[in-house]
Amino acid sequence: MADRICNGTLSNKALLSDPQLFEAQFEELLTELTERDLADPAVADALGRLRQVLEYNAPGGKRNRGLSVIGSLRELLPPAELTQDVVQRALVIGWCTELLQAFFLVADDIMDASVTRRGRPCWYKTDGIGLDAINDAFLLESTIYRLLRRHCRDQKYYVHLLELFNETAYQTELGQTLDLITAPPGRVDLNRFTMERYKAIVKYKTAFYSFYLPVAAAMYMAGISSDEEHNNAKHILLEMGEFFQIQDDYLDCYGDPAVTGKIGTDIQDNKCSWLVVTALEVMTPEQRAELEVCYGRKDEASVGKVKALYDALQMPTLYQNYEEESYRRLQKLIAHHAQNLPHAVFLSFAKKIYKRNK
Ligand code: GPP
Ligand code: MG
Ligand code: MG
Ligand code: MG
Repeated sequence: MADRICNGTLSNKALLSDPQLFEAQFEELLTELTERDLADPAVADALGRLRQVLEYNAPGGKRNRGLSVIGSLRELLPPAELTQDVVQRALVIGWCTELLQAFFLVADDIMDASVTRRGRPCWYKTDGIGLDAINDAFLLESTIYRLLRRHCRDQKYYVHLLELFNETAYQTELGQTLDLITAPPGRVDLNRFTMERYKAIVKYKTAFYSFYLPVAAAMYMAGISSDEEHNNAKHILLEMGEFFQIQDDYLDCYGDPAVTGKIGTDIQDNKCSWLVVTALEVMTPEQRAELEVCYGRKDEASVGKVKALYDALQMPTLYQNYEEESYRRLQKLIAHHAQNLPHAVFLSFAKKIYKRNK
C-alpha cells in the first residue's frame, strides 16, 4: 500500500495493475467530489453525507463494468496512445459506470424490499437512513455528470458520453418500469410471465447499462462513433447482458447469499424471473395451479413450495444446459458481428461472467 498512494496522489503508477489503479482512483474521486468541488461552507454537511453515501455504495462490487472501460480501451488503442492522461480518464469514466450502478442499486433495493447487498444491509436498511436513501440515489446520479464535466469536458467525445449516460439511464428506467408493472404486489397472474416480456425487461433493465455502456464509452474514447460499429457491438453485448440477468435470476433462488452478498426476493416480489418463465414452459396444469397459489407471497411456507416446484422441474439442470447453449451462441455472434472490433473486448467480458456464482 505504501508505494501506492503518496499524499493523495499516485506514485509508481506504471507498476500497478488496472484493478489497483481503479481502486486508487476512487480515493481521488472521493476527495474531488466532497472537498474540492463545491467550496460553499453552507453545504459542507451535505457533502459529508455524500461522502458516506459514496463510501458505502460505490465500492464492494465485482467491478466488471468499471474495469471494462479501461480493459476495452487497451484493446482499442495502440499502447503509444494510452498515455497516463488517457488511462486516468478511462478510470474516471469506469467509476461513472459504477456510480450509475450504485444509483440504480440503492433505488432498486427499496423497490424490491431487499435486505442485503454486497454482504451488508442495503443502504436504506441502515440505521437512520430509510427512505432518505431516495435522495442519496439522486446524489449518486449527479456525481456522474460532475465527474464527466471535470475530466472530459475538453475531449471530442464529451457530448457522446453525455448522451450515452443519459440514454442508458432512460433505457434502464424503462426496463425497471417493465419489471415493476409485470410484478404488481399481491396480484399474481401467471399469464403475464411470457419469454417475450422477460426478454424486453432484461434487455432494458440490465443489458444496456451493464454491457453496452462501458464498451461504448471506450469506443467513443477511441474515436469510434459510427452507428454501424456501435450496432455491431450492441448486438453482442445485449446478448451477453440477457444471459447475465438470467444468471442473476438463477442465483436469486439457487445462489449462496454468503457468496452473492444478497438474499433473494424474486419469488416473494412476484417477479417475472427466468426461473418462473422457464418453469411455466415445462410444468403440468396441476403444477401451474399450485404455483398460482404460492407465487408472489411473503410467507416462508409459500416460498418453500415454489422452490420445491423448481427443484422437481430440475431447474438447475435446465439452467446449466441453457448456460452451455448461450455460451456457444455468443461465440458465434462474436465471430459474425465483431467485424473490425477486437474480439478480445467481448471475450474478456464473456470470460468474467460465464459460470459465475456471484
Ligand atoms: C437488476 O434487477 C436491475 C437493476 C438493478 C436496475 C435497476 C434500475 C433502476 C432504474 C432503479 P434485480 O432487481 O434483479 O437486481 P438485484 O438482484 O441485484 O437486486
Ligand atoms: Mg433487486
Ligand atoms: Mg429489481
Ligand atoms: Mg436479481
